[in-house]
Formats: sequence, C-alpha cells, structure tokens
Amino acid sequence: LKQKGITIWLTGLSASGKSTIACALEQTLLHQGRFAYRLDGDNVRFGLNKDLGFDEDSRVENIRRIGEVAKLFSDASCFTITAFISPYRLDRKTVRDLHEKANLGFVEVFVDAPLNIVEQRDPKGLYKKARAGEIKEFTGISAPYEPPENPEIHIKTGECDVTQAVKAITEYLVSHSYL
Ligand code: GGZ
Repeated sequence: LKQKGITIWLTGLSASGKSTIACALEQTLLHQGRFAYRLDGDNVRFGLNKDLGFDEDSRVENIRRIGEVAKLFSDASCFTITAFISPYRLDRKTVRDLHEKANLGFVEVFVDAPLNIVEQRDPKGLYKKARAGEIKEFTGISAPYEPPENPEIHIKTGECDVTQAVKAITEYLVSHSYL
C-alpha cells in the first residue's frame, strides 16, 4: 500500500454534483477508518480565501491556495478531497505538478453535467441570476469552464447516482493501491 496521501480533485460546473459526491466519498472513507478531509467552498471560501472573488485572477489564486493546502493534507497522509469548479486547465495542471513533485498522489475527477442540466437544477437560483446579468462572470454563462482532457475519472452525473460515483472513485483508489 502507498504510504503517502492523495488528493482527489473534483472539477466541474456549479451544481454539477461535486459537493454531494465529495461528502459521500468522505463519509465512505471515514467509515472505513481512513483519515479523510474535504475542502470546499464552505470551509475555504469563507475562511482562508474570503478575500477572493470570482474574477479570473481571484479564481487562479483560489485554486493555487487550495492546491497548496491539499498538498499539505496529503503530505500528512490524508485522503484529501477538493470540490471546486477550478475552471482553468492550467491551474489544475499546476496543482497536479505540485503533488507529483512531492511524490503525492493526485487524481483528477471530472464531474461532468451538461450546462442545460445544471441550469435546470439551479438549486440556488444562481444560473437564473447569471442569465439576468445580476451575477457577473458566472462559470458556464459568462465565464469559461475548460473541461479536463484526460481526467483519471470521468463521472457523468446525469447518468449515474452518488453511490455509483463514489464506487468509481474508490475502485480507482483500490486498483492504484491507495486503498
Ligand atoms: C461561479 C459562483 C460565482 C461565479 C458565486 N461563478 O453552486 P455553488 O455556488 O455553491 O458553487 C459555486 C461556487 C464556486 O466557487 P469555487 O471556489 O468552486 O469557484 S472557482 O473554482 O472557480 O474559484 C457558486 C458560487 O461559488 N458562485 N459566484 N461568478 N460560481
């Protein structure tokens, strides 16, 4: 079994299902007696990154800091789960390189839901506001999302439930000797 930790990096649009999958995965790992921790908007954007907004520079800095924190958790042998849109390919690559240089695992999980589906879900009414121009630079509407080209795991949330999504990730972890 690999000794060091791993960062499981979820990327995808708002309302794609990242947080739901991240929570369920964290619970599954904790129930198995593993050291797992989830970083998401609630515990990062309201604390460490509360000085950051959603313009391009802020998102780059948001992901840079989260990448560094994830690296520290992984270095402490944690299963670190992150759930951020992380819209830029280059920033995700930078975080990957940071982990690989430190000999830590990094798994990119594309939580893939088409825009029309997330816009229908719109649990917080943010897409509606973005369409109305009340929220500027909203990912998928008025700000870019660059989908991963070669993610380790590709989850189509319109086609599978949370249990299946968690299973796809844990199976990857088992087959790569992280679990
Ligand atoms: C995208 C925004 C925006 C804009 C506020 N664009 O569905 P949510 O509400 O709970 O998740 C979204 C969250 C995105 O923050 P991240 O830190 O993941 O973004 S990034 O990785 O791009 O830095 C959404 C809310 O914040 N939100 N304004 N303009 N999402």
